[in-house]
Amino acid sequence: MEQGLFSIRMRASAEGKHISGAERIIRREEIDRIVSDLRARAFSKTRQPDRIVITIDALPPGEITRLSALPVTTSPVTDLENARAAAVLVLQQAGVTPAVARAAIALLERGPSVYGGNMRGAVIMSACSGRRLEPDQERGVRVSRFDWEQGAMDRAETALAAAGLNHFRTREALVLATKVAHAPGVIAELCWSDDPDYTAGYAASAQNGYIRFPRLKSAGATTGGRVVFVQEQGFDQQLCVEYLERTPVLITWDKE
Ligand code: WAQ
Ligand code: MG
Repeated sequence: MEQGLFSIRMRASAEGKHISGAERIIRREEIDRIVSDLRARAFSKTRQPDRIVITIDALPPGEITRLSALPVTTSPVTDLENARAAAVLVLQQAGVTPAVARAAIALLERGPSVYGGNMRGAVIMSACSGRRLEPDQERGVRVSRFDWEQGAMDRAETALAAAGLNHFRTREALVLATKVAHAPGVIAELCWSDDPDYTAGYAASAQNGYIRFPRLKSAGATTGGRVVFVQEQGFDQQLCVEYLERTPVLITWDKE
Protein backbone atom coordinates (compact mmCIF):
# COMPACT_ATOMS: atom_id res chain seq x y z
CA MET A 1 0.00 0.00 0.00
CA GLU A 2 1.33 3.40 -1.03
CA GLN A 3 0.11 6.79 -0.01
CA GLY A 4 0.62 10.43 -0.73
CA LEU A 5 1.00 10.44 -4.51
CA PHE A 6 -0.64 13.15 -6.59
CA SER A 7 -1.44 13.47 -10.26
CA ILE A 8 -0.63 17.00 -11.47
CA ARG A 9 -1.58 18.15 -14.97
CA MET A 10 -1.04 21.39 -16.85
CA ARG A 11 -2.90 22.65 -19.93
CA ALA A 12 -2.10 25.95 -21.59
CA SER A 13 -4.25 27.51 -24.30
CA ALA A 14 -4.80 30.76 -26.15
CA GLU A 15 -8.23 31.77 -27.42
CA GLY A 16 -9.44 28.28 -26.71
CA LYS A 17 -6.68 26.63 -28.75
CA HIS A 18 -4.42 24.12 -27.03
CA ILE A 19 -0.75 25.19 -26.85
CA SER A 20 0.94 22.79 -24.50
CA GLY A 21 0.31 20.29 -21.77
CA ALA A 22 2.32 18.16 -19.40
CA GLU A 23 1.81 16.02 -16.38
CA ARG A 24 3.56 14.29 -13.54
CA ILE A 25 2.90 11.89 -10.69
CA ILE A 26 4.56 13.31 -7.60
CA ARG A 27 4.79 13.29 -3.81
CA ARG A 28 3.09 15.97 -1.73
CA GLU A 29 6.36 17.71 -0.87
CA GLU A 30 7.16 18.14 -4.58
CA ILE A 31 3.94 20.01 -5.41
CA ASP A 32 5.32 23.57 -5.09
CA ARG A 33 8.36 22.85 -7.21
CA ILE A 34 6.43 21.03 -9.94
CA VAL A 35 3.69 23.69 -10.12
CA SER A 36 6.46 26.18 -10.73
CA ASP A 37 8.09 23.94 -13.40
CA LEU A 38 4.80 23.47 -15.21
CA ARG A 39 4.02 27.17 -15.09
CA ALA A 40 7.44 27.94 -16.58
CA ARG A 41 6.81 25.37 -19.25
CA ALA A 42 3.43 26.86 -20.13
CA PHE A 43 5.14 30.19 -20.83
CA SER A 44 8.12 28.67 -22.66
CA LYS A 45 6.47 28.36 -26.08
CA THR A 46 6.56 31.08 -28.70
CA ARG A 47 2.78 31.34 -28.52
CA GLN A 48 1.84 32.84 -25.13
CA PRO A 49 -1.13 31.28 -23.34
CA ASP A 50 -4.08 33.31 -22.07
CA ARG A 51 -5.23 30.43 -19.89
CA ILE A 52 -3.23 27.93 -17.86
CA VAL A 53 -5.02 25.23 -15.92
CA ILE A 54 -3.07 23.21 -13.38
CA THR A 55 -5.03 20.37 -11.80
CA ILE A 56 -3.87 18.40 -8.79
CA ASP A 57 -5.63 15.19 -7.75
CA ALA A 58 -4.68 12.95 -4.89
CA LEU A 59 -4.36 9.44 -6.32
CA PRO A 60 -6.51 6.95 -4.49
CA PRO A 61 -4.32 4.98 -2.10
CA GLY A 62 -3.49 1.52 -3.33
CA GLU A 63 -1.03 -0.29 -5.48
CA ILE A 64 0.40 1.71 -8.37
CA THR A 65 1.27 -0.18 -11.53
CA ARG A 66 4.99 -0.14 -12.26
CA LEU A 67 6.29 -0.94 -15.74
CA SER A 68 9.85 -1.17 -16.97
CA ALA A 69 10.60 1.35 -19.75
CA LEU A 70 10.55 -0.24 -23.21
CA PRO A 71 14.01 -0.84 -24.64
CA VAL A 72 14.95 1.87 -27.13
CA THR A 73 16.44 1.13 -30.54
CA THR A 74 17.20 3.78 -33.15
CA SER A 75 16.70 2.74 -36.75
CA PRO A 76 19.62 3.58 -39.04
CA VAL A 77 17.19 4.40 -41.85
CA THR A 78 17.14 8.17 -42.34
CA ASP A 79 15.31 8.83 -45.58
CA LEU A 80 11.61 9.35 -45.20
CA GLU A 81 10.18 6.75 -47.58
CA ASN A 82 12.44 3.95 -46.40
CA ALA A 83 11.87 4.88 -42.75
CA ARG A 84 8.12 4.63 -43.26
CA ALA A 85 8.50 1.29 -45.01
CA ALA A 86 10.64 0.08 -42.10
CA ALA A 87 8.02 1.32 -39.61
CA VAL A 88 5.36 -0.67 -41.49
CA LEU A 89 7.52 -3.80 -41.11
CA VAL A 90 7.99 -3.19 -37.38
CA LEU A 91 4.24 -2.75 -36.94
CA GLN A 92 3.56 -5.83 -39.04
CA GLN A 93 5.83 -7.85 -36.76
CA ALA A 94 3.71 -6.74 -33.82
CA GLY A 95 0.55 -7.96 -35.60
CA VAL A 96 -0.68 -4.94 -37.57
CA THR A 97 -1.86 -5.65 -41.13
CA PRO A 98 0.55 -3.83 -43.49
CA ALA A 99 -2.29 -2.04 -45.33
CA VAL A 100 -3.58 -0.80 -41.96
CA ALA A 101 -0.10 0.41 -40.95
CA ARG A 102 0.14 2.30 -44.24
CA ALA A 103 -3.34 3.77 -43.72
CA ALA A 104 -2.24 4.98 -40.26
CA ILE A 105 0.79 6.71 -41.80
CA ALA A 106 -1.44 8.38 -44.40
CA LEU A 107 -3.80 9.46 -41.61
CA LEU A 108 -1.04 11.15 -39.58
CA GLU A 109 0.28 12.74 -42.75
CA ARG A 110 -3.13 14.25 -43.45
CA GLY A 111 -3.95 15.19 -39.86
CA PRO A 112 -5.95 12.52 -38.01
CA SER A 113 -8.95 14.51 -36.75
CA VAL A 114 -12.19 13.67 -38.58
CA TYR A 115 -12.34 17.36 -39.36
CA GLY A 116 -8.75 17.33 -40.64
CA GLY A 117 -5.84 18.67 -38.60
CA ASN A 118 -4.29 17.35 -35.42
CA MET A 119 -5.96 15.78 -32.45
CA ARG A 120 -5.17 16.39 -28.77
CA GLY A 121 -5.26 12.65 -28.13
CA ALA A 122 -4.67 9.38 -29.89
CA VAL A 123 -6.53 7.47 -32.57
CA ILE A 124 -7.46 3.91 -31.62
CA MET A 125 -7.36 1.72 -34.72
CA SER A 126 -8.23 -1.90 -35.35
CA ALA A 127 -4.98 -3.66 -36.32
CA CYS A 128 -6.77 -5.94 -38.77
CA SER A 129 -9.50 -3.77 -40.36
CA GLY A 130 -8.23 -0.21 -39.84
CA ARG A 131 -11.57 0.75 -38.29
CA ARG A 132 -11.34 3.66 -35.89
CA LEU A 133 -12.46 2.76 -32.41
CA GLU A 134 -11.83 5.87 -30.28
CA PRO A 135 -14.98 7.41 -28.78
CA ASP A 136 -14.26 10.94 -30.02
CA GLN A 137 -12.59 11.23 -33.43
CA GLU A 138 -11.93 14.92 -33.10
CA ARG A 139 -10.22 14.88 -29.69
CA GLY A 140 -8.94 11.30 -29.46
CA VAL A 141 -7.92 9.53 -26.28
CA ARG A 142 -5.58 11.50 -24.05
CA VAL A 143 -3.14 9.21 -22.25
CA SER A 144 -2.76 10.46 -18.71
CA ARG A 145 -1.52 9.62 -15.19
CA PHE A 146 1.96 8.32 -15.98
CA ASP A 147 5.46 9.39 -15.03
CA TRP A 148 8.93 8.10 -14.31
CA GLU A 149 9.30 6.54 -10.91
CA GLN A 150 11.31 8.69 -8.52
CA GLY A 151 14.95 8.64 -9.64
CA ALA A 152 14.22 6.73 -12.85
CA MET A 153 14.12 9.84 -15.03
CA ASP A 154 17.69 10.79 -14.11
CA ARG A 155 18.97 7.28 -14.79
CA ALA A 156 17.06 7.16 -18.09
CA GLU A 157 18.37 10.59 -19.02
CA THR A 158 21.97 9.49 -18.43
CA ALA A 159 21.56 6.22 -20.31
CA LEU A 160 19.72 7.77 -23.25
CA ALA A 161 22.26 10.61 -23.46
CA ALA A 162 25.03 8.00 -23.67
CA ALA A 163 23.20 6.67 -26.75
CA GLY A 164 23.09 10.19 -28.21
CA LEU A 165 19.46 10.80 -27.26
CA ASN A 166 19.27 14.10 -25.43
CA HIS A 167 15.86 15.49 -26.27
CA PHE A 168 13.17 15.76 -23.60
CA ARG A 169 10.68 14.62 -26.23
CA THR A 170 12.37 11.23 -26.42
CA ARG A 171 12.17 10.76 -22.64
CA GLU A 172 8.53 11.86 -22.55
CA ALA A 173 7.48 9.78 -25.52
CA LEU A 174 9.16 6.73 -24.01
CA VAL A 175 7.14 6.90 -20.77
CA LEU A 176 3.90 7.41 -22.67
CA ALA A 177 4.69 4.59 -25.12
CA THR A 178 5.51 2.24 -22.25
CA LYS A 179 2.15 2.86 -20.62
CA VAL A 180 0.32 2.50 -23.95
CA ALA A 181 2.13 -0.72 -24.92
CA HIS A 182 0.70 -2.43 -21.82
CA ALA A 183 -2.91 -1.30 -22.30
CA PRO A 184 -5.56 -4.03 -22.50
CA GLY A 185 -6.07 -4.97 -26.17
CA VAL A 186 -3.19 -2.84 -27.48
CA ILE A 187 -0.59 -4.47 -29.72
CA ALA A 188 1.41 -1.49 -31.03
CA GLU A 189 1.60 2.28 -31.41
CA LEU A 190 2.80 4.63 -34.13
CA CYS A 191 3.70 8.27 -33.42
CA TRP A 192 5.33 11.32 -34.80
CA SER A 193 5.25 14.86 -33.48
CA ASP A 194 3.07 17.66 -34.77
CA ASP A 195 5.96 20.05 -34.10
CA PRO A 196 7.25 21.23 -37.52
CA ASP A 197 10.85 21.20 -36.25
CA TYR A 198 10.76 17.66 -34.88
CA THR A 199 10.84 14.90 -37.50
CA ALA A 200 11.52 11.85 -35.30
CA GLY A 201 8.84 9.29 -34.58
CA TYR A 202 8.52 5.77 -33.30
CA ALA A 203 6.77 2.44 -33.64
CA ALA A 204 6.43 0.77 -30.24
CA SER A 205 5.12 -2.48 -28.83
CA ALA A 206 5.59 -4.51 -25.66
CA GLN A 207 7.07 -7.21 -27.87
CA ASN A 208 9.63 -5.20 -29.87
CA GLY A 209 10.19 -2.18 -27.67
CA TYR A 210 10.49 1.42 -28.78
CA ILE A 211 11.92 1.68 -32.28
CA ARG A 212 12.85 5.26 -33.09
CA PHE A 213 13.07 6.69 -36.59
CA PRO A 214 14.99 9.97 -36.76
CA ARG A 215 12.95 11.02 -39.76
CA LEU A 216 9.38 9.78 -39.98
CA LYS A 217 7.97 12.98 -41.47
CA SER A 218 9.19 15.89 -43.60
CA ALA A 219 10.76 18.85 -41.84
CA GLY A 220 8.23 21.67 -41.65
CA ALA A 221 5.19 19.38 -41.65
CA THR A 222 2.68 20.49 -39.03
CA THR A 223 0.61 17.33 -38.87
CA GLY A 224 1.34 14.44 -36.54
CA GLY A 225 -0.26 12.34 -33.87
CA ARG A 226 -0.55 8.93 -32.33
CA VAL A 227 -2.26 5.78 -33.56
CA VAL A 228 -2.80 3.01 -31.02
CA PHE A 229 -3.42 -0.34 -32.72
CA VAL A 230 -5.69 -2.85 -31.01
CA GLN A 231 -6.86 -6.40 -31.50
CA GLU A 232 -10.42 -5.72 -32.63
CA GLN A 233 -11.82 -9.11 -31.73
CA GLY A 234 -12.95 -8.97 -28.11
CA PHE A 235 -11.77 -5.37 -27.79
CA ASP A 236 -13.19 -3.68 -24.68
CA GLN A 237 -13.12 0.02 -25.55
CA GLN A 238 -14.20 1.19 -22.10
CA LEU A 239 -11.57 -0.88 -20.32
CA CYS A 240 -8.81 0.27 -22.66
CA VAL A 241 -9.74 3.97 -22.50
CA GLU A 242 -10.14 3.83 -18.72
CA TYR A 243 -6.62 2.39 -18.43
CA LEU A 244 -5.11 4.95 -20.83
CA GLU A 245 -6.79 7.95 -19.23
CA ARG A 246 -6.95 7.04 -15.57
CA THR A 247 -4.82 4.14 -14.34
CA PRO A 248 -1.74 5.58 -12.60
CA VAL A 249 1.45 4.02 -13.95
CA LEU A 250 5.04 4.67 -12.90
CA ILE A 251 7.81 3.75 -15.30
CA THR A 252 11.02 2.25 -13.94
CA TRP A 253 14.48 2.15 -15.49
CA ASP A 254 16.13 -1.17 -14.68
CA LYS A 255 18.70 -1.07 -17.45
CA GLU A 256 22.31 0.10 -17.30
N1 WAQ B 1 -2.15 11.14 -25.14
C1 WAQ B 1 -2.52 10.84 -26.40
N2 WAQ B 1 -2.06 11.47 -27.48
C2 WAQ B 1 -1.20 12.46 -27.29
C3 WAQ B 1 -0.74 12.85 -26.01
C4 WAQ B 1 -1.27 12.14 -24.90
N3 WAQ B 1 -0.94 12.41 -23.64
N4 WAQ B 1 0.12 13.87 -26.15
C5 WAQ B 1 0.22 14.11 -27.47
N5 WAQ B 1 -0.58 13.27 -28.16
C6 WAQ B 1 -0.78 13.20 -29.60
C7 WAQ B 1 -1.44 14.46 -30.15
O1 WAQ B 1 -2.22 14.07 -31.26
C8 WAQ B 1 -0.25 15.26 -30.65
O2 WAQ B 1 -0.63 16.05 -31.75
C9 WAQ B 1 0.70 14.16 -31.09
O3 WAQ B 1 0.48 13.07 -30.21
C10 WAQ B 1 2.15 14.56 -31.05
O4 WAQ B 1 2.48 15.06 -29.77
O5 WAQ B 1 12.77 11.38 -30.16
O6 WAQ B 1 6.84 15.04 -29.39
O7 WAQ B 1 3.97 15.99 -28.04
O8 WAQ B 1 12.09 9.33 -29.81
O9 WAQ B 1 4.24 16.68 -30.52
C11 WAQ B 1 8.17 11.18 -30.84
C12 WAQ B 1 9.61 10.83 -31.07
C13 WAQ B 1 7.92 12.62 -30.41
C14 WAQ B 1 10.44 11.09 -29.85
C15 WAQ B 1 6.47 12.78 -30.15
O10 WAQ B 1 4.74 14.29 -29.75
C16 WAQ B 1 11.86 10.55 -29.97
C17 WAQ B 1 6.08 14.15 -29.72
P1 WAQ B 1 3.91 15.61 -29.49
MG1 MG C 1 3.41 18.81 -30.08
